[in-house]
Amino acid sequence: MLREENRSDISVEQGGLGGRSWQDGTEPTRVSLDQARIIYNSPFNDLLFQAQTVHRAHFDPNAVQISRLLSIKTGGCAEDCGYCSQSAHAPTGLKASRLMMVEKVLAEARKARDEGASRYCMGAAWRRPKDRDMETLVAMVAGVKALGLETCMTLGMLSPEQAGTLADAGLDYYNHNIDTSEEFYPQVITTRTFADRLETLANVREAGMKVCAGGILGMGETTDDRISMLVTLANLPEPPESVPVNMLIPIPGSRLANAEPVDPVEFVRTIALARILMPRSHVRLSAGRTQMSDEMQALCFFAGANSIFAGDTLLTAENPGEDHDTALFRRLGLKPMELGPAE
Ligand code: SAM
Ligand code: DTB
Ligand code: SF4
Repeated sequence: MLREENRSDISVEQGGLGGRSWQDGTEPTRVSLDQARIIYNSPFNDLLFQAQTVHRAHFDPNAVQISRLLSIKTGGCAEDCGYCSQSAHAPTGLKASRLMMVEKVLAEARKARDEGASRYCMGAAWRRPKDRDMETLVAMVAGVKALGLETCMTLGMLSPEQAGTLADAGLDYYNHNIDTSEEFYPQVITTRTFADRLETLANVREAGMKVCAGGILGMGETTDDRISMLVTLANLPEPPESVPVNMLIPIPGSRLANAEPVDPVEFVRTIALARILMPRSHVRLSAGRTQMSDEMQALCFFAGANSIFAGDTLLTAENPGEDHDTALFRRLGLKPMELGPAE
C-alpha cells in the first residue's frame, strides 16, 4: 500500500514550475529528474525558503534528533566500497574485530541514552549477517529497545527471513544506503549492485520495518548523480522515513582518499531537495560534520536537516565531540528532539 502522506504535497512555484505540482492525482506519485533539477537549481534563497516552509509544515524547526552510533563488528569487510575504512580490499590500516558481546553493546547504549541520545544505531562491517549471528543481533535489539531508545541497525544485505527476524525482535529502522545514483554506483562499489541494494530495501519494507536509506556526497559524482539519487529514494513504493546525507570523510588508503571535496552550497542544496522531495522523513546530517563549519551546519538545519550523530566517533571515523555540539545547539537555539510514543 502506498502511504501518500509521506510524499511531497507542495507545489513547486518557487522552483519555476509555474505553480504546477508533480502530483497529478494519479498513483503512484513520482517526481521526475527534470522536476527535481528545476527545484535544485532554483535561486538559493527560494530553494531554502521552500525547504524551510515544507520543514515547518511537518516538524518542529528547532528540534534536532540526537542519534548515537556503535560499530558492533568492525573492519575486514568483503565488500569493496571505495569510500570505506572497513573494506578488506583497501589498505586503510584498520584493525578488524569480531562481533561485540551483547552486554558491552547494552552498556554503551545506556551511556548514550544517559547523555541525551534518543536513537541508537548499530553497524556491522558485513556483506550480509550470518544466520548464526541472528540470535545475538536479536538480543541486542531487544536490550537497546528496553532502554527506551529507538533502534536502527546497518548490517549489509538482508534476506526476507533475516529482515523478518529483526522486525520481530522490535527493530525500528534498518539502514541500507543506495549511496549515489544508479549510473555512478559501479564506480564506487563493484561487489554488489544497485539492484541488490533496492532488493534489501524491499525486504526491509516487506518485513514492516522503517527504512533508512541515503548516500554520500563528495565521491566525484556530478550534481545530476546527487539529484538522481534523491529521485530514486523519493520514488520508492514508499519513501524512506529516514534519509542520511553523508559528506565523504576521505580515508587514507581507500580508493576515494583524494576525491574532490563537495562545494558547501551544493551540499546544502542537496539537503534542501531531500527535504522538499521527502517532507515527512528525517533528513540526517551524517558523516563529515568535522569538516563543516558551524555556519554550514546551520544552513543544513535551515534547509531541513533534523538529525545528527553525536559523540566523538561515528563507526570508525571522527565526529565533532559532545562539547562542540552542545555549543552549536546553544548558538543556534536548537533542542534535542524528544522520542515520540512508540508506534
Ligand atoms: N556494512 C554496512 C553497509 O554498508 O550496508 C553498514 C555500515 S556502512 C559503514 C554505512 C554507511 O556509511 C555507508 O553506506 C556509507 O553511506 C556511509 N559511509 C561509510 N564510510 C563513509 C565515509 N568514509 N564517509 C562518508 N560516509 C561513509
Ligand atoms: C549513514 O548513512 N552514516 C552513518 C550511518 N549511516 C551508519 C555511518 C557513517 C560512517 C562514517 C565512516 C566511519 O565512521 O567509518
Ligand atoms: Fe563493508 Fe559497509 Fe564498508 Fe561497504 S560500507 S566496505 S559494506 S562496512
